[in-house]
Amino acid sequence: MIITNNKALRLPDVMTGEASDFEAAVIKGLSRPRKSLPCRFFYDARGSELFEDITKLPEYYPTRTEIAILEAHAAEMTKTVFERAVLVEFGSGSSRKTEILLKNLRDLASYVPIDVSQSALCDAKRRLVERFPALIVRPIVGDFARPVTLPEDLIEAPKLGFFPGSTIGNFSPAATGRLLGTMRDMLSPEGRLIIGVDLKKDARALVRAYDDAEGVTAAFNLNLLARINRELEGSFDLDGFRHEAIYDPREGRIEMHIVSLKRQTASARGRGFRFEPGETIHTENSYKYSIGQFQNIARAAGWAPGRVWLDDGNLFSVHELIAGQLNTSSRHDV
Ligand code: SAH
Ligand code: AVI
Repeated sequence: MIITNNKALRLPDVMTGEASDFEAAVIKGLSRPRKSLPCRFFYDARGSELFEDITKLPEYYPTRTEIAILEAHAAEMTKTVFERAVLVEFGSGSSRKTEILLKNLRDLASYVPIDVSQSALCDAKRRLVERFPALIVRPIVGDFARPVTLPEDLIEAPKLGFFPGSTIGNFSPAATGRLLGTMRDMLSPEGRLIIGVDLKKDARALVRAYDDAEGVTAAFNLNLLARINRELEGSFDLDGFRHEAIYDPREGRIEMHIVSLKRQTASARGRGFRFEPGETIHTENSYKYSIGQFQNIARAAGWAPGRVWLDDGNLFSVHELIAGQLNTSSRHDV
C-alpha cells in the first residue's frame, strides 16, 4: 500500500494532489523576473527513468562512488542499529543503494521509503519484496521537506534515517539546516542518519558531471518543459531551449538552467510566459561541501557529527549524524 501523510490513498488522489502542486509552482516560478522551477518536479515517471540513466554515465561520478563507499562500510554503518528498528529513507528513488544496507539489516521492523515519485516507489517496492521476502516495505509519496507523519505503529520504534545521493545538496545551506532539523524530529528519539554529501572538487569535473557528452542530463533538465506540456496543456517548443550547467565557486554550487534560444512565448494552463533570447529558467542547485562545512550545518540543526566515510579519491562523503538529547530551544535560537 502507498500512503501519503499516513492516509491510505487511491492512485488518482495522489496524482491530483501532485498535479495541482505542480501547476501552482510553474505559474509562480515562471512569473518571476528571474524564472525558476523547484527541482523536485524533475521526478515524474520519465524524469525518474532519466535520473537512473544519469547514474550510469561515466561523467556522473557520485552514484558509483557512493555505492563503493557503502559497499566497503555498510557493516560498520549498520552495526549499532537496534533490533526491530525502522529504516526511513528520504528521496529513495530506485532504492538500489538501500539494498546494500538491507543485506546487513535482517531484523528490521519496516522499511519506509519517502519520495515524490510514485513510479519510483512502486518499482522499488516490487523489486525489494522479491529480493527480501521478510522485509515489510511501507512507501510514502510526499515531499520530505514538509514534516511527514510516519505510520502510527512505527512512531515509537528506534529509527535509522538514510539520505543518500547528495540530494541534500539540492537545498540551500539555510534550507539544509531546516531540513536536517525536520529529519531529526522525525527520527527521534535517539535517531541516527546516514547521509551522502558530494564534496568540493575541480570545477571542470563538476561541470562534466552535469553536462554529459551523451546529453542525458540535458534531456533530464528539458523533461521539465515536456512535463509542463504533458500535464498542464503546455506549448513549450523543446527545440527552442537548451540545457546549461555552470559552477559558481562563490556559492560552491552547480547551477542547472534551461536557456531560451530566441524571443518566444509559451503557455501553461492558458497562462502565457515571455522569454528573451538567452533568458533562463533556473531549475536546480547542487551544493558541494567540505566535510567541516557540512558538519557545521548539521551541528546547528541539532545533530552530533559521527563517523565520516570517504572514497580514495575524496570525491564523495557519507556522514553519520547522531541525535543527542533534544535541546530544541537552543536549536531554534541559533
Ligand atoms: N536516493 C537515490 C535517488 C536520488 S535522486 C540515489 O541516491 O540514487 C533524488 C530522489 O529524491 C528522486 O527519487 C526524487 O524523486 C526524490 N526527491 C527529490 N526531491 C524530493 C522531495 N522534496 N521530497 C521527496 N522526494 C524528493
Ligand atoms: C538528486 N540530485 C542529488 C542530483 C544531483 O547531482 O544534484 C540530481 C541531478 N541533477 C543533474 N544530474 C543529477
